[in-house]
Amino acid sequence: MENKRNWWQDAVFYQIYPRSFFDSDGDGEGDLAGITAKLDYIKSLGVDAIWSCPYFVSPKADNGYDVADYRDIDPSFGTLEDWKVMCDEIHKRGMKFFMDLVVNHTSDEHAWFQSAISSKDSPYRDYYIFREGKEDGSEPSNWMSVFGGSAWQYNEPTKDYYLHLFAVKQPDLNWQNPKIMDEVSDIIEFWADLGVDGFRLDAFNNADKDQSFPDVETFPGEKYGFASQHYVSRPGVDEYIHELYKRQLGPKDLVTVVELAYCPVEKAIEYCDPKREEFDMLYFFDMLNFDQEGYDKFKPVPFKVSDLKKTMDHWISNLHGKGYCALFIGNHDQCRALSRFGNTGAYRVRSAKTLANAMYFLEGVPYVYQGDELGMTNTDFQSIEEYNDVEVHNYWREHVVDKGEDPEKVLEILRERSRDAGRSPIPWNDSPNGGFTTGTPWLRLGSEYKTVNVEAEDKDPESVLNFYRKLLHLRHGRPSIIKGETCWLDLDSDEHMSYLRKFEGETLASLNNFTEHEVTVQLPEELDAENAEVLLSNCGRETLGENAVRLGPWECLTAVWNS
Ligand code: TEU
Repeated sequence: MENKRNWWQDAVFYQIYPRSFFDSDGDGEGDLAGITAKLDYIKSLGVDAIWSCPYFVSPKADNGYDVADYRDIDPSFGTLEDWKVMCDEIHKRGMKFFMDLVVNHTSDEHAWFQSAISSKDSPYRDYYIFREGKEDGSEPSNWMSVFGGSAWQYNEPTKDYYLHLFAVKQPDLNWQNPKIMDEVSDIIEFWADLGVDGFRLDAFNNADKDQSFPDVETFPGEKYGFASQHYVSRPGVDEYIHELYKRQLGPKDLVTVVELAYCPVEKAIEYCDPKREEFDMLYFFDMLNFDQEGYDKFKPVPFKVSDLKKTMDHWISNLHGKGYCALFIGNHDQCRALSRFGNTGAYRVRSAKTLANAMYFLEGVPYVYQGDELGMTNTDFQSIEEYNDVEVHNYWREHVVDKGEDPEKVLEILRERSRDAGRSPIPWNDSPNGGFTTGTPWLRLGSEYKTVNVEAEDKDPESVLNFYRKLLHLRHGRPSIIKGETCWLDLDSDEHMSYLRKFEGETLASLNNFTEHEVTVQLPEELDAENAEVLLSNCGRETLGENAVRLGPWECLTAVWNS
């Protein structure tokens, strides 16, 4: 598998949520010049490639995932000139740059859609998916949108409905129309010419829909149903991406990571088979769903570390030798990983390190979501007005306004599980607004910013930030991490997440206690604890002691044996 386009197999990615990263001009929102200003920081982490969430012209109904012009920068983020400077400065530091390609849907303010809704004769009509309502005038099918409510929206001028799997302001493109392929191929070419190195393909395994739009089963008492079986990973997805590969991605060595919502691993293996020339890395979702009831992220179930391990094992053991998944503990679609899986009390710092140590020595490509390297926790929003996310506001409308549920209880669940809980501005220092902006931040900052900030953690050798730096630097150039098979140590344990990675003469052990009490992890006999070299520890440990390794509360370590 060694070839020019495989550089990413040994790489660490950093995910930027640009609106919350750094504001260079005082308007309260992060921007591209802000990213440029902080590139040395990103480089210092041991990062090889940056993926930024969208910053294109957008009404920001879904924070940029609703693109109104694919070839220009939203003025709140800067200009195309700022983008070129940023990309150039990233390359000067030896890093690569990935952009978010959001082409399952556009914004309803995109010129194509504005034309399409105006008349049935519009040349852009077939760029989207319109259908007549049922005989009684209701929606063409009972499909539910990802953000709640119907996936169809009535369009008065043409007296029919358009499909939006996500928000009302995110109409789905009709990939069964070959013109969409031409348009997207041109967009890729435009950015490739400007120097982009790869793409994160947003919701792309939803691109092909069963356009007979059958009704689906609904949840008891609900009007709409989850229709993913009719729009996830259908055959068109392979066809579309292969065509883009032939036209642009392959010849230009552009690398892709695809978001894989609800995709079985068997299909994922096909997606990343180099012979098929489709996707490179897989950003799978099972990791995000195992601590909730079914598909409902707002119905959490208690976190069990055995579920996390089994989820990772399912993907990693099936993909071993065949492909790589993205390794992540959080992203902009989740609450903060530390609040979800770790300990936000006495063991905050220790557990933030343990989460990283447990996840980032697995087989795959690490993606670090901005702020996780500081140990940020969920933001303490005080009222519904403080939230920005369309998903939150739809949920509030449905549950509090329509169904009359207790607003305090709904606020509590939003504080715990909403996407905004993980989207707060990065605190750079302890000055007002954490030095993120000189203006008014677009979203509330986390309450811990006086101590949990880049400047403070930079100076503290024991900080979460400096642990991440050590970890990410360590990851490079070790064949056992890149290629080694994974052997779990007590996969069923609900107390620790521990595994060995073995390749040729090297064995690496990642041991991680997920509890507040002491836990013993038994190493196999063929490894001699006394000969282990401890590479990383969150408790200042230098030796393993005996093969029955006793780990203190939330203790983690990584050790290596070479023969
Ligand atoms: O997400 C696609 C997706 O299916 C989920 O992430 C889903 O939106 C989320 O879990 C709802 O809680 C991508 C982007 O990552 C997300 O930010 C966008 O909202 C979405 O596509 C639409 O573009």
